[in-house]
Amino acid sequence: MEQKMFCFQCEQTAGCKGCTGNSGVCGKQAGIAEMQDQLTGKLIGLARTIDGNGHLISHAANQVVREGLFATITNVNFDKEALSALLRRVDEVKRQIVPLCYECTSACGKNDDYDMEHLWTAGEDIRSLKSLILFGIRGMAAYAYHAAVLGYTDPEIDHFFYKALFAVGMEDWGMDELLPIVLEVGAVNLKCMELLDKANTETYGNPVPTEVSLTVEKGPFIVISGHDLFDLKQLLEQTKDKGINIYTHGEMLPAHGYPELKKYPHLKGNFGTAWQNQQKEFASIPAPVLFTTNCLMPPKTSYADRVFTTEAVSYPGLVHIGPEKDFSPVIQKALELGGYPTAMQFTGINGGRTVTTGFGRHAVLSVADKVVKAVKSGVVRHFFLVGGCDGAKPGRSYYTEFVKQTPPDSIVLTLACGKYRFNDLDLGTVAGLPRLMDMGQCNDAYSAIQVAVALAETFSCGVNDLPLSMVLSWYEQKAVCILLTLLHLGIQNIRLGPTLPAFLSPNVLQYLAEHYHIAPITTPESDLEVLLK
Ligand code: SF4
Ligand code: SF3
Repeated sequence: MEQKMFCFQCEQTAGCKGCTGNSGVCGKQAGIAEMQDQLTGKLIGLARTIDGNGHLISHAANQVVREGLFATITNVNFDKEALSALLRRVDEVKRQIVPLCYECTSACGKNDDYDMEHLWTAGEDIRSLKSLILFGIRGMAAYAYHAAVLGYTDPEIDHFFYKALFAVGMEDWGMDELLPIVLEVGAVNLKCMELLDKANTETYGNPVPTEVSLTVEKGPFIVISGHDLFDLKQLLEQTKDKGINIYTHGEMLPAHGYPELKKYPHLKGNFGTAWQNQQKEFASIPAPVLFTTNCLMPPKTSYADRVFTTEAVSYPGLVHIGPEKDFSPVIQKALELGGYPTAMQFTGINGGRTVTTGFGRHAVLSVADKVVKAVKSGVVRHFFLVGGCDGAKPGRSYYTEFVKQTPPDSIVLTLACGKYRFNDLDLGTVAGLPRLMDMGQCNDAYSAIQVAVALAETFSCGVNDLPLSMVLSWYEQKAVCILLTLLHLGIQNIRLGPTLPAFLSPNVLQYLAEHYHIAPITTPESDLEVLLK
């Protein structure tokens, strides 16, 4: 196939190598891929302009960097107009910093935009390291964006975006210069997830364990998808006393655990499973769907008039709710469609009628004594963190099987949308604790890290010495920054699937295997046998 685009940033990339034709597997057209490359190249140009001079960084620059990186994450922005607006905004910010550059007749090239072609055609190890940096900061930018929406920012995090972008544009940097920055992405992302955790918990309270119904009650309703809790809060306020129920979808499920969100009686339950099932699940629902972040799939015509976007998400032809957050068009659509005439009982993929969420770090650590006693007495033998993204590959049934086969004296912690593979299973309890605990969204990996660190302190050992195994699934770039955070913390023996990223070159992979013993998943049986040893 003629190469019209190049993108290999997500797990479903064509042939596990790269999307190169007229459009990617995700539905991103070559023209959009090109605009996203231009946008990244311009952000690198902006980082070159700033060149480590912190005093040149403005609020507007930070905003456009966060938004520009976020917009290039898989399944976020498919819209030419929205991307053009971002391209113009980067130019405006740059022009404010170096107005003379735009009039210069003997250009030195120092502040030039970067041609992403150089990255895609670089030697495989350099391309691999730069991809880890770039894809990692794309994921991190989404987290920084959500925190900023709630008024939480950190100059150290914002400044690092420029450093990382600058590194991607450095043509003569090798392994020695790039590898430390790869690990620094992990370190800064830990701070970023901490900031978002602080933003979410200080604004909406500490999550509490909550059972969530999968039944959709009769009458008008709205489904809200994505990670942005602020959007959910605005929607709950605007639908108060209107006879409209709200159902979470995908990564919005953990919202049910937050006291300041669960207090709304019309936040009724959760609809559907993970993102890759949306074209089937949305086809016939008599209700609108609002996407606040990834993962948006190209909507089928059968339901496109019922899909709305906001924030960084955009798709041509869909109504986009702007920053003033007036959700009237969504509310109007819900009233028009009217919902189901009688309650509809839906189930998870294993037939369960409810799921539970809200086991954030406060909830888990509040029973730390119980957990420690159960481990010391041998009642609980092992912890598994089975988390990450979901996706369409059949190999992902591994995660369902893995969880089903975990021994009854083990506890499974989970997070992100990969949990839909098993979160409706009834795993029962051990030592009075639920065997399956949903810690939240992908960014709540911060909670899992805090729990692991606290347990390690209690047992006076390192995190790697705990009876804890991490079995992760990845799809998009948020998983990349989380993985880098775990590596930065020195966590070993991670199992990763369903396939390894196409952007890991054999040498980079070998480095990760040697230093962190990271390995691909195999079968649930053999992985469990090895991990329980
Ligand atoms: Fe292909 Fe993934 Fe890139 Fe989409 S985001 S074009 S599926 S690699
Ligand atoms: Fe899922 Fe898209 Fe990654 Fe936040 S919603 S985890 S895939």
